[in-house]
Amino acid sequence: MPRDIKRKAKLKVLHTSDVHLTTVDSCKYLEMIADTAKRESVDLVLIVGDLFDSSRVEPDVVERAIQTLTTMDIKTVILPGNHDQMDGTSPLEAAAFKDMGSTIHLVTEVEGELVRLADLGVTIWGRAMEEHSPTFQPLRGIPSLDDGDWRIAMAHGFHVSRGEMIDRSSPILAEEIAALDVDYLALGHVHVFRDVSEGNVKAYYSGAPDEGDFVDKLGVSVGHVAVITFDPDFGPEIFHMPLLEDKRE
Ligand SMILES: [Mn+2]
Repeated sequence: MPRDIKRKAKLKVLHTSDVHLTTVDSCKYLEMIADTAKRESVDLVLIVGDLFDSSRVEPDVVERAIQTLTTMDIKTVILPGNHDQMDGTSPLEAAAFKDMGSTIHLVTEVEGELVRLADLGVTIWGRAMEEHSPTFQPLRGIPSLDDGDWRIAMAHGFHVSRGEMIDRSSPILAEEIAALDVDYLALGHVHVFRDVSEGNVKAYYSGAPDEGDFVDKLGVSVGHVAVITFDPDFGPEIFHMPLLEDKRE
């Protein structure tokens, strides 16, 4: 482990993606995510694309989502995905998202932007998606991040293994992941929890929260998120974690 990692403070992150909010009723998943974030006392929530299902969601869904995130009162970084890409029609471009205070940060720069949360000792990089196409490369242009902080990259797109044809929109290449100089790559777009780590770079898809990888005592399927603990002694550790169950129908 590099010597400089010892300077870092502990950090706990909840990573989700592909919530695909459609109706006010579907916001129960975001509420379960918020409850899980509080239960786990995380410092930071990452929403890695497709918070909203389409540009056609009603304003009351956007309002409920913002209310849920604001009430959660935990630092949150939101990356647009292909269902809510920044093409002028995204629910993320609603006026309400421009006035959310300092707790919620929406990545809007299509060439990529750094979000430094100095109080948490973490720097996050992400590129806002403008158009989901083979020419959009979610990891293109990532700069070297300040090594004094934990370094996290966010990317929404399709993982391409070595040797696989690169004919998908928003490709994220295994070779690109291997070349990253970050502690964690938070991925979205694939709806199942998946480890695509390369060497020292931990890289995971959190999966959509409603995919039901867990089953409760009654045999009912339960949604999930990824929770990552960043420890100066152990580095990042990734946990596949069930959501709270109390808001299920
Ligand atoms: Mn997607």
